[in-house]
Amino acid sequence: MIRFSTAGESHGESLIALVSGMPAGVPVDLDFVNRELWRRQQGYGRGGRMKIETDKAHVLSGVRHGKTIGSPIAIEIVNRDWKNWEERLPVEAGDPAKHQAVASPRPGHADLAGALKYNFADARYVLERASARESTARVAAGAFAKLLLRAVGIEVLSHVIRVGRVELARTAEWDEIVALAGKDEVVLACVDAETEARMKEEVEEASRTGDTVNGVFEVVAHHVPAGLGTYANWDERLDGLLAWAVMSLQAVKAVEIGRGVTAAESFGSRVHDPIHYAAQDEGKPTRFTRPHNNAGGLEGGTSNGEDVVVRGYLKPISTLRRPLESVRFDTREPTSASYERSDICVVPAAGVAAEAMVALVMARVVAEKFGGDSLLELKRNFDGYIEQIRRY
Ligand code: EPS
Repeated sequence: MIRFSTAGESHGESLIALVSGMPAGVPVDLDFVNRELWRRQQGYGRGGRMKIETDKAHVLSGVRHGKTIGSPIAIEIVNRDWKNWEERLPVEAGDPAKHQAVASPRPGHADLAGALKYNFADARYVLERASARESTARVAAGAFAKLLLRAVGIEVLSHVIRVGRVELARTAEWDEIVALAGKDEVVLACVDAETEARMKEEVEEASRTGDTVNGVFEVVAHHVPAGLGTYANWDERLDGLLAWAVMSLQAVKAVEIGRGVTAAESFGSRVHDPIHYAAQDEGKPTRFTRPHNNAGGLEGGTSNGEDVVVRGYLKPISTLRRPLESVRFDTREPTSASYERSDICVVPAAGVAAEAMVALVMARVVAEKFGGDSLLELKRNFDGYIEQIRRY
């Protein structure tokens, strides 16, 4: 089973991603992996840290001569900011006087919950791990999942459908999302230029008033065959696995499969996707077609052959330049919440991190269904299944 974990503090020496269970023989394109990391760093409203870092994947194991070898893949992303923190966050005891405490918990962050849980005198160690900096390692791991999915024709990309009060008023076409991902400049990753310009004004207003703003990203997994995930066991429903993965990302407070939110406000006759049968083969694995995809490609926790669509709703970044009320950790005296360098808007970046999480879940269920210690074996099983459902 494909599993991954990450390690590393935001201002430590490096971030680490460990991916195990990948079949052998998957071609590894490090330029692709590094472009995924570059994409995560982009977006109008990103903070000063993004001017320091140029995230690059340094593969330490599991890949030889340009292909995976079936062994655990260890990836290191060096934090260039570490040189500014070596004395403040040493591994050894160091000089406690140089410890940079987070004097008061910031509402919205894990600061207070983490300090209470781990019995920390302040929230520095909480911030270091709870920071969205950790999602850098997830993107590196997700890039490897995308390389496996690429071998079976599945692609995962995202775009932004809301920033603050400004929402994309239409469905995006897959080709528009592909074109967006190929751009060498990312503003707010919206497929509609006029909407993106209004989204940018939302970010500018937040910046002017010392506030923050976020919104909603939409991740689309394209060319997913029917039959991934299952309704048979609660913990194998693909909608649940995807919701868990995306919800686990920093700042995500709600996840939606397809049009889940508006479906809850609508009558069934307006929601469910009618089933038709194409007169002739349209190049998809089956000739079953749907006039729309409100289900987001999942019915009963099982992929139905339509694009899998997952949306993540991001709370505004918690660190505010007009800080909210808090109390000092040391004296409990009322004070303003601490300020740490941060972003104003991160919706495009969070979308890229969510692509990685969706890709890691999809790679896991693909590997579970088609097995295979090698890509050759997995592809043989996958092709056999596609032929089976084509003949269905
Ligand atoms: C981020 C890195 C962090 C923050 C931000 C996003 O770097 P630094 O703390 O050194 O500025 O800029 O993360 C947060 C503020 C947070 O609390 O999540 C990144 O790499 O995405």
